[in-house]
Amino acid sequence: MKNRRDFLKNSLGVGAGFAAAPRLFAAPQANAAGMDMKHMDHATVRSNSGMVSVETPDVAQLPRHMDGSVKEFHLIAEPVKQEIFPGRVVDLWGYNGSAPGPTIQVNQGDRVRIIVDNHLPEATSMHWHGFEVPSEMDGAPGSSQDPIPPGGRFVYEFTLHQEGTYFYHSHMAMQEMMGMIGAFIMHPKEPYKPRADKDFAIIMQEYAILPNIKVPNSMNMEFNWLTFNGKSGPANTPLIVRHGERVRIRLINLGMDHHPIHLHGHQFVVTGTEGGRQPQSTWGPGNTVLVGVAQSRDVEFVASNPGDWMLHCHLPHHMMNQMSSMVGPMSRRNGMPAGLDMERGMGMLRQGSATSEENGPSLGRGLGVGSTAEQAMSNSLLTAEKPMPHQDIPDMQGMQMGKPEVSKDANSVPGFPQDAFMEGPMMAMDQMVDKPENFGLRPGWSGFMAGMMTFVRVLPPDKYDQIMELRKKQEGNKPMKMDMPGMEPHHE
Ligand SMILES: [Cu+2]
Repeated sequence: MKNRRDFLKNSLGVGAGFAAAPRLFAAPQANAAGMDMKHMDHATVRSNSGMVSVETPDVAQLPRHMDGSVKEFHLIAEPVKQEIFPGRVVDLWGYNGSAPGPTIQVNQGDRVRIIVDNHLPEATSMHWHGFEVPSEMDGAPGSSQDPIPPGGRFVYEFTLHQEGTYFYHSHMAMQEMMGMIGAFIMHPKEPYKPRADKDFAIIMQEYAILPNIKVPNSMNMEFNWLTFNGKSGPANTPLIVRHGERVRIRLINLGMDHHPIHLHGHQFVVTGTEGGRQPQSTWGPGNTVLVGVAQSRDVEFVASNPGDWMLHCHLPHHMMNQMSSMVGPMSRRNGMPAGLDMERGMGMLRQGSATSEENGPSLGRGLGVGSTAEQAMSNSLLTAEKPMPHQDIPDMQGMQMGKPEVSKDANSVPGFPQDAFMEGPMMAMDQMVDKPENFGLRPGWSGFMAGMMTFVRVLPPDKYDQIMELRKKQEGNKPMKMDMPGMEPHHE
């Protein structure tokens, strides 16, 4: 790490502020074998056919092993500990050490074998979503096979004649809500036209996790942690593209909510769905695509507008982190009734407004204890008496506080605070999420990124090269770097 800091300072003239804070955020991206594959970036690998490998920022690629002409993969269903946000480590269920699980990339026409081991404490099943494979390979528990018992294994094998953005997931409904999904990309035999220079995949997931709790409430109907590839903003790794490149982003959704995904600064066209490539005659311009549950959508655009552009779900509650504790008077009081009876817990108001003192942020959210017990509790470090976090609060180290920008009479304005919950404007944590892909972002940027939100950074060549150089340097500092055969596609 020291080397990297020195590199940053020496080669780029970066002030100490950039690298001085402790690096508290480390993405747990090791696979089952303990290999760090976070930065396996194959976007620069271009084959003769002109296709590029799909990058899944913050999620590893699943290596393959050739058994004759069969591509063999190994997935392990297991509990994982995942840092979805700096300091917020939660207990999820996923595959090979992460949720979502690692990305599988194959070519149309491939024969594949996937060994699925179940290291969960209960039975599971693996469904290949949208795959046209023999019924006994479908992974439907009960109807096409027995569920895989704890400690058990099932070997799937099939030939893939499709192309497009697919995914694999547990077909046990509650396990899905614990994180059990991964991307499964089938590259076409004939390259798509026009060709894309960059190809990304993002999986959307949501969790209901109360403050001080580590296990998602999978029965919940409302969610307070929203993730792209297992990270909530600003912890996501931005999508880095060079000015002028054609970009494809594959969006995958498997949760309780539909997500309208919006891109700033560009119009895009929807070129594919969970059924594969769509005919060009269907491509109309837009900048928001609704990705429904169990769907995927591919969007493409030419990155013609330089800048750091937000890519995010546009549902307001999906642009927040741990929102149950942030909005409303709870962030400024010692405590309040955290939940009332069921009618009010369901959001059926009898008096006051949703953020009024009689009600409170748990209203309508049903987040476990908050909706079932009447008790005074504050889940914020802030109170009206002590609104600004102190440096001696360990959780707050590494945070940069914005200047207070609230009016003198703010407390008397009904509804206050909403976005000014920290008296802020916002708490930034640029240094806690420091990584090459964030280099050069406007100082304080991280205070305004939350939930399902990341950047598409459209960079002029020199800035682009700088970040690639930083990335390479960081990979060089990794303790272990393995050549993983089978990162698709090679299309040699
Ligand atoms: Cu959403």
